[in-house]
Amino acid sequence: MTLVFHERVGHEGRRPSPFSWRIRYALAHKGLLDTPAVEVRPTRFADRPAIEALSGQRFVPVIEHAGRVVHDSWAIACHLEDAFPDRPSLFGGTVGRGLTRQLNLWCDGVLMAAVRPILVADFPAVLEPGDRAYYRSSREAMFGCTLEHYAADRPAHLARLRDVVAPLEALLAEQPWVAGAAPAYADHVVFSVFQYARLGCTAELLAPGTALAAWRARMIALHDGLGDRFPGYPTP
Ligand SMILES: N[C@@H](CCC(=O)N[C@@H](CS)C(=O)NCC(=O)O)C(=O)O
Repeated sequence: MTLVFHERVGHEGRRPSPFSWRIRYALAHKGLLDTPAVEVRPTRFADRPAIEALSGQRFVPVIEHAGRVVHDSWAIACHLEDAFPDRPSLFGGTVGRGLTRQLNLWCDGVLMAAVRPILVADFPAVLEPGDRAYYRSSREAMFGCTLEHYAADRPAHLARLRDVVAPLEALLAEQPWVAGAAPAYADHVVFSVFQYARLGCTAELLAPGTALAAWRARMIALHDGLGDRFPGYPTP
């Protein structure tokens, strides 16, 4: 039974969505990505009516599997864990699932809020030209100012990010993966936010020599270099 994965696509095949990246890694972790079991359907912001008709809401990722349509990356990860219990676990049990949920909420609230102002003014360049006006107007309505105003003072945002990620830096100085001895969904979620910035702006978030930079390189290399499979930030 094919699993259909609807994910955001950007300019010239770029994959700009952090929420889709974490599901791509989860599918790879389960050994499903690049198999006939999964069909990937790239989706533009302009495809919103089709996503709404399918799932009753406008956000991707969305999956169709086993007669169900599941949206929200956390719900999708839980579906994958429950639907493929014999494949490598994303959470490592119920305690791991609970702790990963907490980390997921922290990433989407605190980490994302620290990263977003660093990348948001650069970000339209990774989207399909026809999606850029929607992205700008919807985000400017959300922020109550222009993207450029929101993103002003990048050095201050980078300094704040260093404080926010200090516990992750300490963790990864002690153990190789966020989840411990081996990567799991906790790593996929954290990585997805750094990948969003890595592919979505000109700034380098992580200083060379840090434990986080070394971990991010290990994450990129997983699954035959999955993190480098799609084009990076467009060079002028
Ligand atoms: N809580 C959702 C968030 C997904 C999300 O924010 N997706 C964005 C970025 S790709 C989106 O589809 N936005 C549609 C829009 O802004 O119209 C998840 O974890 O999947």
